[in-house]
Amino acid sequence: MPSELTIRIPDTCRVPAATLPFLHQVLDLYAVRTPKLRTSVDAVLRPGWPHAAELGHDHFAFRTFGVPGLGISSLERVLAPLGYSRVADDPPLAFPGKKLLAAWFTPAGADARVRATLPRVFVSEIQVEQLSGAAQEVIRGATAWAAEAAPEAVTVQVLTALLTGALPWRPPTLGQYEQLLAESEYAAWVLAHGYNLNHTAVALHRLPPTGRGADIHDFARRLQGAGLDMNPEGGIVKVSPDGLLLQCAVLADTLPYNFACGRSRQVAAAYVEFVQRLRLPQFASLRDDEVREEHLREGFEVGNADRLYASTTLAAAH
Ligand code: OOG
Ligand code: NI
Repeated sequence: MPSELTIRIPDTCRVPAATLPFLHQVLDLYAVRTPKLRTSVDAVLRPGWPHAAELGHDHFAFRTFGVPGLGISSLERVLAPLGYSRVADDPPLAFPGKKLLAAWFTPAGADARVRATLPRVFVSEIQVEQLSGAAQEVIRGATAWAAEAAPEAVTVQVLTALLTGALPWRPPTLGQYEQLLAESEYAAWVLAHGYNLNHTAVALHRLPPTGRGADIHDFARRLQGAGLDMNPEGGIVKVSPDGLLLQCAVLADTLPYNFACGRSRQVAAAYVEFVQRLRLPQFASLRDDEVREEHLREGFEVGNADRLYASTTLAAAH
């Protein structure tokens, strides 16, 4: 559903001129290749609620290879001129079992109303040097150009990949994809999909009722009722230890993929997530109509994220 999910900022707010066109282009490419976006949005909309176009995006998520020139820093170089800065989580988000590191970005300098409208950007990277020699060889074959190119040239390639959906490396063979899949579904996903959006997360706290948002358990029931397979890891709704960040996701679409060797097979593609951020205890006394996004639980949670990664792993195993 290209352009149907629109990100709009208040008229009086300023962001760099390229920020909204960039976010829309990424979202449009994702919508075209994620049939479950339409199915899930249709499953949760109710009469009297905002049109699909007004659903808010809590965050966009990307996956990368942690190799010189690429990785989280490659998104950082694209996002900085768009007004996004990296948030220093202490400790940094790490997933040793999956050999992943993650970071997130927010339009930090912008008006609070802009931050309450634009998606955060969550980016992870796989620590390639911890994979087997055979997996590293496949990944180095795809990414060695980036280690040798000037940083500006790499940024152009990454930006082009983000804006077109093309891979910034030669399309993989089925053998290369399966080699990575056997060891890390995440690595296989990145090889096949590059800088395509991994998921958007619909912000339930930006929906009515004001100050509370839509209930994630109700959403999860509706999604299941519509026949969508949900990520079951650690429970359908993943809850942070403070109880204030609730997330659930439908399993990724599986789509036919044409490999460079001429063969084709179904692979896990993108997924859709739903997030509800609850009010921080220090703002408990605010009236519901006074509650803004800045009064809600911020950031991400390593335990929730660890389980959300399975939204492609379980789809790949289907
Ligand atoms: C990211 C999983 C983590 C979150 O919101 O914590 C995540 C991924 O699947 O690439 O989306
Ligand atoms: Ni997410």
